[in-house]
Order: sequence, then C-alpha cells, then structure tokens
Amino acid sequence: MNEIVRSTCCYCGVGCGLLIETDNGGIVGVRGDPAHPANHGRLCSKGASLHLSTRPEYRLLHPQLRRQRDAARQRVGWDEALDHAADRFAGIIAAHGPDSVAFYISGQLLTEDYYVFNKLAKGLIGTNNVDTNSRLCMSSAVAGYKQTLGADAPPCSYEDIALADCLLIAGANPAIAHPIVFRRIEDARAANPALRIIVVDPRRSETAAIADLHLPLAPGSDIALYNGLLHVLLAEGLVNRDYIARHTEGFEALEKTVAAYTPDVVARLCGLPKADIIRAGRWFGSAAAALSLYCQGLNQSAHGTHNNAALIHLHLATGQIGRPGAGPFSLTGQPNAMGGREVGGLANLLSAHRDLANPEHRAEVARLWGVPSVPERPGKTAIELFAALRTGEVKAVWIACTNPAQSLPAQAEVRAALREAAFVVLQEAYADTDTASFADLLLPATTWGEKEGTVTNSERRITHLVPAVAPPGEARHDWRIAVDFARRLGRRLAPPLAANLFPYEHPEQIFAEHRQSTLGRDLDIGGLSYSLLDTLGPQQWPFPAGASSGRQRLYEDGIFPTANGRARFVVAEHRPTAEVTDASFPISLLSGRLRDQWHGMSRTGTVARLFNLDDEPLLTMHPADLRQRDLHGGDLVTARNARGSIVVRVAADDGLPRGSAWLPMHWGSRYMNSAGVNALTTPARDPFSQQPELKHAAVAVDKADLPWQLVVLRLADGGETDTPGLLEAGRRLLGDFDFATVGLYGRRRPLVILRAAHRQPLPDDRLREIDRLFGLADDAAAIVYADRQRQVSKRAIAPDGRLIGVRLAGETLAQSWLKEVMADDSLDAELVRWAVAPIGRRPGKLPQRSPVVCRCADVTAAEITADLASGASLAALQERRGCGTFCGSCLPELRQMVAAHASETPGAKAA
Ligand SMILES: Nc1nc2c(c(=O)[nH]1)N[C@H]1C(S)=C(S)[C@@H](COP(=O)(O)OP(=O)(O)OC[C@H]3O[C@@H](n4cnc5c(=O)[nH]c(N)nc54)[C@H](O)[C@@H]3O)O[C@H]1N2
Ligand SMILES: Nc1nc2c(c(=O)[nH]1)N[C@H]1C(S)=C(S)[C@@H](COP(=O)(O)OP(=O)(O)OC[C@H]3O[C@@H](n4cnc5c(=O)[nH]c(N)nc54)[C@H](O)[C@@H]3O)O[C@H]1N2
Ligand code: SF4
Ligand SMILES: [Mo]
Repeated sequence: MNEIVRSTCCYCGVGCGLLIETDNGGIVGVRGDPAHPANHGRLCSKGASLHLSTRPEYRLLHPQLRRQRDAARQRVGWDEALDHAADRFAGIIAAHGPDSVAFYISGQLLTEDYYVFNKLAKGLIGTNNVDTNSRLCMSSAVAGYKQTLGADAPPCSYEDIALADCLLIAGANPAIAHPIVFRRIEDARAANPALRIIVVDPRRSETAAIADLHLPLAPGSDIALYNGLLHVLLAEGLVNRDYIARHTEGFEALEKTVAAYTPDVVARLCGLPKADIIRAGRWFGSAAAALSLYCQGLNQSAHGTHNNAALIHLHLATGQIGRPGAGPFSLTGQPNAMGGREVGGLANLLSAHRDLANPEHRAEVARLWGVPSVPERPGKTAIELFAALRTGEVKAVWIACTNPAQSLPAQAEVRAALREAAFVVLQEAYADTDTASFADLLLPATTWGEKEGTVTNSERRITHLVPAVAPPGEARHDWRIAVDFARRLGRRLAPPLAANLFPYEHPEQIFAEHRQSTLGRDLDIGGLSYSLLDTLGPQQWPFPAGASSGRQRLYEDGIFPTANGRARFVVAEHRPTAEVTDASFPISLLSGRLRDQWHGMSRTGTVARLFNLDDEPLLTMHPADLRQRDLHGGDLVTARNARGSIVVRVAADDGLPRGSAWLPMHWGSRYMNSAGVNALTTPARDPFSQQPELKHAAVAVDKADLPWQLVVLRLADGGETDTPGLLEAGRRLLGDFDFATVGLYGRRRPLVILRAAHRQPLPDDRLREIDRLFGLADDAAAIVYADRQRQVSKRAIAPDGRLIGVRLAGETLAQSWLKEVMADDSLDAELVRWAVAPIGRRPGKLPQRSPVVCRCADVTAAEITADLASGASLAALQERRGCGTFCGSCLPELRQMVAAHASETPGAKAA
C-alpha cells in the first residue's frame, strides 16, 4: 500500500520539505512538499532523486569490529560492539585522562543526535573534545556573527530575497549549492526589473550569470573589497549615522581604518576596476533594502571571521538589517549545521548558544545536566584534533556522519593520524567511505527517511522529521547508538553520576531537554513541541512559550544580544591568503561544488543520473594558462605541492582568473586514484574560528606524460542491482594506474565507466583480468580488434547483438559517442562493430539524443514532443514524466512547447 510521509531533503541547508512515497516498506518516490515554507513544493535535482539513492547494497548493515591492528574486520552483534567500544574508551580515559579521547561529528546529524554526543563528551566524560565538520564549513560565519551582532543567528528569512532591491552574493554559488534559494533569486529578478545583483567571486560562476555586476576579485581579497565599499559609502554620504549612533559601537576606529581603502588601493589589492568598486558601493548604499547572501568563499579562509565581519559592517553602517529585504544572510551548507550550533556542538561552544569560556554558562549547563561541572579547557577543533591524533595526545576518536579521510585538508597527515590512532570508531550509513578503511569499529546508522528528530535550516526554521521506512539490516538511530554507548561507558566511568544522565527512550525526550536549555536565550524555543510542529508546520526560532508563530526577522528593534545591546564594528584589515603563489607554485587552487554531487558522494555517487552533467573531476583553468603550459582541454596534468600530488584532466574555462585553477571537492579515493583536492589543500586556519583555508592552496600544474589510455564502459544490464558490483570492480583497479577514475553515467540504465592512463601499456594478462572483473570475458559474445604494433586492443561484448560492454586499450577515441548511445541503451545491433573500429571512427548515422529540457527529471525535447503529439496536456506531462515539477526552471520552456504545439495543432488545448 502506498503511503506518503512528510520529510525534508537531507542535502543542503535550504532544507526543502518533501513528500516521501513508500510502497511495501520501501521508498519509491519523492515530491516537493507544497506546504513547506522553505521551498513551496520545489526541489532541485539532488532532492528530486533521493528515492534513487536508498539501495541497501550501498549501505552499512551490521556492526564490524577489528580486534587487532591490520586484522580484517568481522561482523559482530551490537552488544559486543558497544561493550568493546566502552571498554576501550574507559581504558584509555583511565590511563590518559578525559582529553585523550575525542568525538568528530557532523552538521548532517539531527539536533537530538547532536545533543546526546555533546552531553556524552562534555557532561559524562568531561572533555570538550567534540568538534564537527561545521568547523570546515560554518565556524567563521558563527564567529563573524558573534563578533559583530553578539550571537550566532542569521537574522533573515528566505522571503527577504523577494523584498530586496540590492542582492550582494559574496563567495557563494547558490545556482549550484543552494538551488532552491537561487530559484527565489530568479523569481525576484523576474518580478523586479529594478533589482540589482552583485556577485563577488573570483570565478565567473554559474551564479555570476545572473549578476548585473560581477566582481572577480583576487582570491582571498574580500576584506579589502568590503572595506573599500564602506569607504565609498562614507565618501558618498550613504552611511546611516543615526543607526550607527543609536545601535552600534566601534565605528570610529573602523572609519579610520577604511580611510586607507580608497577605490584605487582596493582596485589594486583585489585586481578589480575602480569604477566597479564605486558602482557596487553606490548600489548597496542607495538600495531601499540590501540583502547579502554568503557562504564558503568567505568562510573557508585563514581570515574568514573578518571576511564575514567586514561584510556585516556594510549592513550595520547603513542600517540594512532587521528590516524586510535587508540583512547579512549567511547560507548554511549542511541540512542541520544550524541545529548543531544550537546545541553547542563545537569544541568552544555550549548548549543553546552558551560559551565555554563563560563560567556562568558552564555552571548553567552543569546544573541543567545534573553534573558537578563542565570542563573549562577548550576542546580541540577539527584540525587540532587530527593533529593531536597524529602525535598520540588524543588516542581514540569517535567519528559520526562525516568522512574526514576525504573532507579535511592535508590528507596525507589526516590519513596517517587515522592509521596510527589507538582506536577509531565510525558511525556511518553507507558501507565504504574513505574513512571506513581506517575504522576499528564500524557502526551502521540509519539515515534519510528512516530517522525521527528535528533539523534547522538556514533561515532558523525547525522541521520535525518522522521515519518513512524501517532501518535496513541492523542499522540503528544515531541518538540511540550514542545513548547505548554512553550508558555503558557511564557504568565503567562513574556509576552513580551516570545512572540518570541518559534516560532517553524516544527522541522527543532529548528535544524536551534541549528546549529547556534554550529558555530565556536568544534562540528560546520554549513554545515548541513535536506535536506543535506537526500541526503548525515548520517554525523559525525564537519561538518562546506563548508565541503563536516563530520570528521571521531578528533585530527589528535594533537591540543586539551583546552586553550593552549594541552591535559592534571590529577592525578588519586586508590580509593575503595563507599561501601566496610564487614561481614554484604559481597557481592558486580553488575548490567547491558541482550541482549534482554531494561532498564525498556516498549517496549521490550511487545515482547514475547525477553524473550526467559532470562525470569526471575536471581541473579548470584559464585558456591562457593552459596555452602557457602547452596544454589542451582533455589533457592529463599533475597538480602538486609539498603536501601531495594528484593527476586529473584539465578543461578550459575563461571564467577563471589567470593564475588560478578550480577543482570539484567531490572525488575522493573511491572514485579516483588519489585523495582528490584535499591531497593539496592547506590546514592553515583562521585565528578566531579555527576554520581552515580550504579555498586557497598554492600548487604547480604540469602536463602528465601518460600516453597509454584505457576506458571500460559497462552497462549494468541487470539494472541497479548490478551497479554496486561493477563500481566495486572499477574501484579495485584504481590503484593499478598513474591516473584513474571510476563513476556512473546513464539514463535508461546505469553505465559504469572506468577511465585510466599509464606510463606504459598494460600486458595482455592484466587486460584479461580487467575484462573478467567487468564481465567482459565471454569470448562467444565478444568482438575484438587488435593492432599489436600500436599496442591497441579493443573488445566489445554484445550478447544477442545488444552492446553491454566495451573495453578500449591504447586508443580510446570512441568513448565519447559510445558513452551517449550506451547510456540510452539505444545502439542498433548493426552498429556494435563500430565500438571497436580503428581510431575511434564513428558510425555515420548515430542516434542523436534530443536536447534535455528538464534536467531534474532528465526529459528531452523529443520525449515531450512525442507526448504532446499523443494528446498530453502540461499537467499530464508533469504527472507522467515529472518534468517541470522539481526546481521549475524549465517551466517557461515547457509552457512554450505546449503553446507552440497548441497553435500548430488545431483542436489541441494549451494547458
Ligand atoms: N550541489 C551541492 N550543493 C551543496 C553541497 C554539495 O556538496 N553539493 N554542499 C553544501 C555545503 S555543506 C556547503 S558549505 C555549501 C557551500 O556553498 P557555496 O559556498 O556557495 O559553494 P562553494 O562551491 O564551496 O564555493 C562558493 C564560491 O566561492 C568562490 N570563492 C573561492 N574563493 C573565494 C574568495 O576568496 N572570495 C570570494 N568572494 N569567493 C571565493 C568559489 O569560486 C565558489 O564559486 O553548499 C551546500 N550545497
Ligand atoms: N577542498 C575542500 N574541502 C572541503 C570543502 C571545500 O569546499 N573544499 N568543503 C568543506 C565543507 S563546507 C564541508 S560541510 C565538508 C563535508 O565533508 P563530510 O562531512 O566529510 O562530507 P559527507 O560526504 O557529506 O560526509 C557525511 C557522511 O555521513 C554519512 N551519513 C549520511 N547520513 C547519515 C546519518 O544519518 N548518520 C550517519 N551516522 N552517517 C550518515 C554519509 O554517508 C557520508 O559519508 O567538506 C569540507 N571539505
Ligand atoms: S535545494 Fe536541493 S539539495 Fe538543497 S534542500 Fe532543496 S532539494 Fe535538497
Ligand atoms: Mo559545508
């Protein structure tokens, strides 16, 4: 029987609501939830394909334990797993003290999960060593808000996007990273011709396409730019002296500082035209409502806190805050980065926006938890934590819902630390992330669609989630695993104290305790409960007892949560990036996101459709930089510095400034033969937030001389059930080549693609082994081509004339057309022999794929035309193919196709 369960998307911080459709205990579909205020029914390609990412073959289903270093892990029961973990932690704590253990958790956990981990570390064990991947993500935003506004709270709402008349999008690429926020930006653009959009990004990003003014500043020069804009505001009399006098402090000192940031100086520091700096200042300063949207381009910097502060200054100096359409709106990355911050899930924070450094706050939390004290010594932040693991100061680490062996900078050090640690626990939903290979204990966790608890999105909106399906295998809820471990550890460490610390049998008990901790604080949610969230729908905090709805906007009264109620200007000076490019390492390496992949790809990397836009990690560079190195798009290069070296393919992008390169962050050791971009990134970090400078590393890029190439294209002819095994086959081969990637592609059926290159040809017996691994060994169904002299060997397998696999070695030109026809599973039997034709000749009449109209549902113009011809209306098209029902960006084109069809066809109705 089909059922519909309300939930949210587990990807980005937009926090879109969706409806999960289940059938027979399995998830069979998703749709945007029209009733959710974050998205009003829209979803992007990632959210819209969530139901395709739930296959049990990819999941971690049972606890696994390795009792001795280098031994294989074995399946164990939950009791044995957790008792072992408690013994190890208790032993290490007894011998080396509470600070010898640590927890490294995630902004993708639910608030309740987070709460328990925090209490376990700070309340029971007595260590503040609990940090999260938010350290790589939002900690500079947290510090920036706290330094200026006094508390870590984004003051705006998504609705402000429609109300602004100047949008400053700085170091953010919402077209890719927050697509449904971007849909709102597009709507605002369409509704308000006077809207001015400024995009500050070294790259001409996908978001820059919508900008009226793109400021491609030099990487890392944001402080100079915002100081320069403030200089312009002052020079042109566009600051709000009255607001500054009544609601802020510290302006005089800043005014002195920015006097030196003249448009000339800033033009030089940022590499921007002076006129553009002045224009941006005027636009911001003369707007009736100015809204900033910002993200990792500001945060992931060795001066990220001041990047944030310098931007917030512009709002304080003009009074563009606490009003409709105005304010500094930090976009959160992960679905529940906000919830983690609310419960104090960072090494320097305590529950409900309390500070570890504040003795009163520590006493309050200790009272609340019923423990004698909360430790005073700040915990280790992410980078410090892994450095301490490497030196042995920290001996055991419990990792949950994050993949540090891919996402932390300077991977060589991180992986050495994980290898040498005395005890590593990993609590994961998926089977084999890069971190899993280092785990002594693997604990299977439930994930999207299976959990109950709450999440808070970028606009402070809390949604209550309920499970749609039962956990697979023996997977357990994250809060439950933490509680079961805490009880066991409590019995070993402090029996009387621990007896009542973790009484929870249901997540709402945890929520209630968290709610209690927020009373009277800026994020007071005293009026919320699960049932109220179910009846009223998702709510923004604060929501104190007695309130009838959450608060849309903060600081409307101009009173800030600082000691004297005034917001603060802090003096921020321009600083170079931690690593400056030079003759040996002349390229500044940027990294970030692609639209259809999520971080380490444990989930998105299982969905073939999500590779169709980008199926390889490409290092993009300015065409002039390529020419200078005698490189062409498609060539392989080595990118290296003192920390590591990787081999990738290059592509030209004239939207990049000269002297920089850009690489997506998503490909790690499971999809390529290196750790990916974080082999090269620097652990240098911001002094206030301790957030590392993931966005800038100095590297050298040179041509890689790997003349011998190999490509395997293998259709998963059994469909999704075959895909995991084929991907695994590719993975086993990655290490055999100087360059290799494995991934998916496909529409009708998944196609697994291995691409490799090597110094010299592989011998025939190795090729045979590869053929065997990919199920291409059947001689009866094989068509082969070999040119010994040129060391070319090709093999295609076509049982009953249907091409299911091709292996090209030595010469691989046919791969691009083969990829397309195989993905459609549309190759005529007579064309099969072309697969192995010499020098990649292509057949004359190749089936041409019609252009894709709806990228989310992957529907082509031909398919739409065919449906229209058979009498379908727009509604019927949407129902049948899903096109135009996710992000909505193709709706204008769809409507136009329907109208054109109607006008050409007498009697047809335009829907
Ligand atoms: N598709 C997809 N969406 C995601 C995610 C994902 O993995 N995939 N992850 C989510 C998470 S956790 C996060 S944190 C967000 C991140 O969201 P964003 O921060 O919007 O995305 P990024 O691609 O990391 O970087 C944004 C931009 O910063 C620019 N940039 C680099 N250096 C500088 C600089 O010095 N100054 C300025 N002004 N800009 C600079 C880059 O060129 C890039 O275009 O995305 C979230 N959404
Ligand atoms: N070079 C470079 N590096 C970066 C960045 C960058 O821009 N450039 N961005 C940084 C940023 S902003 C971020 S946020 C990080 C993200 O980095 P990570 O946190 O390492 O990324 P994910 O792949 O999202 O890891 C989450 C893991 O949790 C698992 N999981 C999913 N759901 C659940 C669940 O419910 N419970 C449990 N226990 N596990 C679950 C997933 O399978 C996945 O392996 O990367 C950072 N690293
Ligand atoms: S914008 Fe896309 S990825 Fe982000 S929450 Fe919405 S559907 Fe999910
Ligand atoms: Mo993030």
